[in-house]
Amino acid sequence: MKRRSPRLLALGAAVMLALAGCGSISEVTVPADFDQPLHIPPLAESTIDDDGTRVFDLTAQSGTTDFSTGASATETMGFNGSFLGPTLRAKRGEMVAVNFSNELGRTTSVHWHGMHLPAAMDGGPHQEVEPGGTWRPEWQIDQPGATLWYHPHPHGETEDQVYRGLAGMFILDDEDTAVSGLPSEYGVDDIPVIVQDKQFTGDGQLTLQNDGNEIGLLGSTVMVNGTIGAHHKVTTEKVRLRLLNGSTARIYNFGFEDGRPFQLVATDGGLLRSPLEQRNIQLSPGERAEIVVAMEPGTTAMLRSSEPDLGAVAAPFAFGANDSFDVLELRAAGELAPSSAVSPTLSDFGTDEFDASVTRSFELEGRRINGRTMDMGRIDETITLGATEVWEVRNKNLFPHNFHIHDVQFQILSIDGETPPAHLAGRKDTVYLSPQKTYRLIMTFEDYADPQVPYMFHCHLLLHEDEGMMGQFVVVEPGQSAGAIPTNDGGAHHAH
Ligand SMILES: [Cu+2]
Repeated sequence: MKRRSPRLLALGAAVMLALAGCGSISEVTVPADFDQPLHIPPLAESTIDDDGTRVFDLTAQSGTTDFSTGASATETMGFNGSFLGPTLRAKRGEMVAVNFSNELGRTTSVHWHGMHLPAAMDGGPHQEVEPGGTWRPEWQIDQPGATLWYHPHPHGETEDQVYRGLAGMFILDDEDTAVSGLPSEYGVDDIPVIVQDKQFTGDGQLTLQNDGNEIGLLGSTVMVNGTIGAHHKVTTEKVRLRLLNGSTARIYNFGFEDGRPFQLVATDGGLLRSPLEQRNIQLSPGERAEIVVAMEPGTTAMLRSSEPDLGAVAAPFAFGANDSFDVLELRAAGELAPSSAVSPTLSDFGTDEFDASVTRSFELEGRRINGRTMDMGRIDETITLGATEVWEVRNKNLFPHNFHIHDVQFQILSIDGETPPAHLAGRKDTVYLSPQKTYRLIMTFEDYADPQVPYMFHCHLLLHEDEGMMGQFVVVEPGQSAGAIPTNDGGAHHAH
């Protein structure tokens, strides 16, 4: 078991101050020149079954990767390769299936982060795949176009597997994305930007040694799609960046070095109602944003992460609040092909608070949610199919958490009683939780009742998640109650 002891469950300010004094937090260092071409994860090939199902093949495997650090080959993990995975892509309404094989030599799973789908297809800790095993989830894409992603979600081992490279994008298209006017040529003007921080040992291996940082590893090396010091050659007047924070703990505040504005067009669950002019967008682990940036011929623009606003944390520098560093350089060609204007109206959606029939409270503290740590055999919440609910989520600590809910996209009604800023008004499945603040989230559980198989809600700081900061909910038909989870299920991961 890689699971660490819940050593700081009752963390107080005194411990925080001791941590603040240790001075062992490393800063991010970047190359002098961003001379490495950005790696673009390939689009996953797929076949169409007789019944019209789009079928992908994914194999989780181990390997070595040359990150051009000058050190020896780095041991990594990836899907269909040694590091990260291909970009899956499907349209709303399509049936999809994934033939998944686990060649890792250790138990894993594949979770479709942000996807609305039956719990048995969700790829959480109840759908673990043993070494040498296979799994074939299938479901219908039934949600707006969006930038989703996939990654392992095995009980207590998610941080290590995602960190070593098991992550990829899953792009959904729909009618709105088709008429949005957004740049949409994958790898040319529509670019996946998977941002991760890593810590290398002297001999070039990845380490999760975090010097006791309460939130997990903050690495001194930042990579995009696995490329350190990356640039992308821009050949069009506008470029769309699909930003994904694929890190275990670091919170980024993305913007451009020259302060240029960009259009924020989508958050986790899909397009905003209309483009929003922004100069920065902050993403905690698991969150996504799509931005469109304009370039002039022959110029460069450096995507940076500047000091994130973490709220009233006890030790800002210890959690990366003082870190700023370059991430990805855009280099425009001398002549740029014209780009369409982005549509002033992108999407329409809304959930009315008057529709909500249930309010639930979730208090995050230490590694516990509502005083409990994850128990594979316990259903924490039972939700009636079709219900619109308000979840009040509070971070009771003086350090960062965030909150991710499987199956649904939510909207943020308020933060400490105030209307959320416009960049947080779209569809979300993961939200940063500032210390001591309460976030009221609204969502509807439209489909897929299953009293036996739970979905997860959890902190997406992966160390916290692995240390038990997670709970389970089932969606049931009206009048139904939660079924007992088969007892062998809860302990299955201990068997190997
Ligand atoms: Cu947390």
